[in-house]
Amino acid sequence: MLAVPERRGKKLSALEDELGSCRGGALTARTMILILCRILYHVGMKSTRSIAQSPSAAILLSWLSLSAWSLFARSLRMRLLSLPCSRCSLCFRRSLRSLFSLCCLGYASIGLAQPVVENQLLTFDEWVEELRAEALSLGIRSETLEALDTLEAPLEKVLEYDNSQPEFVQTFTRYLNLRVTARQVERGQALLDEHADLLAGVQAKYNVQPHYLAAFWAIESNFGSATGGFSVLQALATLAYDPRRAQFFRDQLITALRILDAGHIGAERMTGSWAGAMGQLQFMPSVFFSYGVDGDGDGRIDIWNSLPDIFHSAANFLSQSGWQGDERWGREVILPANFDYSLTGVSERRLLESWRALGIRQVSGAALPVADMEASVILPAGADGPAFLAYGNYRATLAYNPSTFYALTVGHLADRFSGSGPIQRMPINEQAMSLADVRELQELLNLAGFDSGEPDGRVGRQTRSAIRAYQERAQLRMDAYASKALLERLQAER
Ligand SMILES: [Ca+2]
Repeated sequence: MLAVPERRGKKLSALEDELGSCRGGALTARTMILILCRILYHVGMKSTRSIAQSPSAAILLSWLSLSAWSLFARSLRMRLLSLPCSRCSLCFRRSLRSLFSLCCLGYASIGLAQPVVENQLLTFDEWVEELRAEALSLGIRSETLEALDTLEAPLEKVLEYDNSQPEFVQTFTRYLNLRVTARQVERGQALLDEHADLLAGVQAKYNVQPHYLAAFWAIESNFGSATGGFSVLQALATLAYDPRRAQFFRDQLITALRILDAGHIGAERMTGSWAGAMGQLQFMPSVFFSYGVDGDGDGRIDIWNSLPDIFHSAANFLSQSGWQGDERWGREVILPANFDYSLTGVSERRLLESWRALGIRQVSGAALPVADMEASVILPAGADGPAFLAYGNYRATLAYNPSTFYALTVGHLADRFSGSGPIQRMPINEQAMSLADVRELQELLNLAGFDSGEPDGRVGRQTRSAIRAYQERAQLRMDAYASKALLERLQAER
């Protein structure tokens, strides 16, 4: 064992005494500061990775960031939180070291900030080269990255789609009528017959019923006939170069390159929507990567051309999203005259027995079935439109696409494939609200003291919540539905 020189030992002992007198009980605060430093360090590293223009710059900036944050964290941990006092010389040195650390931190921050400005000035070609460097550093082969050579300037058409806002808010009637037609039902039934063996095998493996898989297939790509004609790489590169949601689409683009690198599809056949949703299932690359399945066993996952791969992948996604193969999605119901409409919406879940006790019946007039299932009451067109009880499979559908209209339409189309009739209580004349109408509704709600947020013409959660609060005060049915009638009422009250 090495002997500690006495002089040093004394000094250490003196230091400990001094520290002991200064530190106080700052353990909790110290821990919080350390956690904060760790978060800031990771943010710094992430920024560095995304903005570095070359591997060497990335290494340099990463090192600078790491050093600065480490020094800062250490200084705070060891010195700054030891409360300064007037009687020890150590505090002065502590302050100096902390100041030095903060200077390093500021320097690193300047270093990090500079490339962000430069990144915005990168030409598209320079940006592609920087992307190629990142992809290479992530282990994607250079041969695969030759696909980037075909990228052209950002596609105007993609940006137009991304910027376009419909003039009118979609109504449930229009949404449904565009997707559920007699011809579509007939075609789906024929395809269910044609692929019965394949679908039965998929059902046996994933416990998802064939008529639901056919409904997803119909609505996503019209049974594979409308997959979008865009190059996925070109569409994603356009959206990743655009600064608004650059990181999300950049991540998707890198994942698309990984899919190419794994040999699942060739770049020229990797087609999809303007937003990069791919193949007959319209999977984003990240969804493909997590849920895609090689159903025909040829070693590749091909959701563009292989029906086994398509059905296995869709069923795998649904199964992992909580799909129950022995349950339906939900059903159309009749609400009692005295129904409390504040109970509607997907967040209100109750057992079937509870809804039955409140007087809800099947649309045929029959009592609700007895089953140990939770359900929500969904009103896609307000209190004057149809009402549905939606079960767990409806919620699994929302994982595929978080839209009420989408999930109801998938469920209804599946019912139609199985021989059920149309929705009984569609609104007779559902009037579409224009974006200007919704904006005015939001402004009037705000003026009346119901916070619907910044008027933006979109009926989101906050707007629905404001509508419901207004309806409660006005003793109206609390369906939270943005209707023309409600707008007219608010206009009259002004
Ligand atoms: Ca395959």
